[in-house]
Amino acid sequence: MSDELFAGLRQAVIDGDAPAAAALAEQVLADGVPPLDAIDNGLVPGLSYVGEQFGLGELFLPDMMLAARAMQKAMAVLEPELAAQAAERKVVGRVVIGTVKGDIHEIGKNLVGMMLSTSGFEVHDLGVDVPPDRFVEAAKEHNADIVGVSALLTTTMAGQRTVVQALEAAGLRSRVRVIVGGAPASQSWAAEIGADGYSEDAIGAVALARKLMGVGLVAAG
Ligand code: B1M
Repeated sequence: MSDELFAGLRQAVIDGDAPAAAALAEQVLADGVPPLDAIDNGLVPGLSYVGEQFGLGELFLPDMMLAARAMQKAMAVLEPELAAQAAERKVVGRVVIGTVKGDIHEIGKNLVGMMLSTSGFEVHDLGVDVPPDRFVEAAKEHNADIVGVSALLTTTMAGQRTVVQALEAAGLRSRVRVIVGGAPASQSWAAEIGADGYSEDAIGAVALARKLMGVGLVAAG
């Protein structure tokens, strides 16, 4: 049953069919399927396929925009259920997160923020196209333990280094950890720019953030 739902979600994203994606997400909740499974096995594979086809010149920018919109509509349905799981956890750390300046990709960053929040972090999401100074201000304002910086483009990933440098210049680096992620980032990139860690996905970002806070893994169930 879940497999059919996942296939339907994948196809709805590929077709850029937001109403179908939202309706299937409702079905996910009604059937008691874990929202994260639907995201990982249905929505993300659909968007990855569209991205691949865009890269090959088989699909175009409007297709990618429609696919992203369909994914976001479905995520909006699933998000309250994910958030509800967070409600009773005590705060393990404060995170400021955003996508670097010049970059408007937000779906992965939103997922990371949502998962951190579900796992007991207080998350302050600055959105997309965030200048380095804004990360610094927000880190001060919220007394952040961790600043998370997302970048999806090879042309914007240098912005992650700029954020590390801006935190250094503001004298915050000794008490604020920096984690980076997004398709062009890697462990070696994180080391090169002086970040404290890299994760390739949202689950890994939670494990990394917990490790940096000196707490263990979330117990199953
Ligand atoms: Co864009 N785009 N896009 N795009 N887009 C990519 C990234 C691309 C790989 C597509 C391709 O060519 N195959 C390509 C980048 C190529 C490159 O630089 N090497 C690309 C391009 C070229 C562009 C434009 C330049 C296209 C144009 O205008 N000609 C343009 C740039 C706009 C800009 O930012 N200035 C553009 C625009 C767009 C849309 C607006 C249409 C849309 C974004 C809509 C939105 O976010 N609201 C879009 C989309 C949807 C994509 C693809 C298809 C999907 C991205 C996505 O949301 N994935 C993408 C192709 C692809 O990735 N396969 C592509 C799903 C999401 C769950 O995964 O974002 O990887 P992801 O996040 C993961 C991990 O990376 C990680 O965890 C997340 C969850 O598992 N992660 C972190 C992410 N951030 C993290 C932070 C962390 C830790 C982990 O710690 C802080």
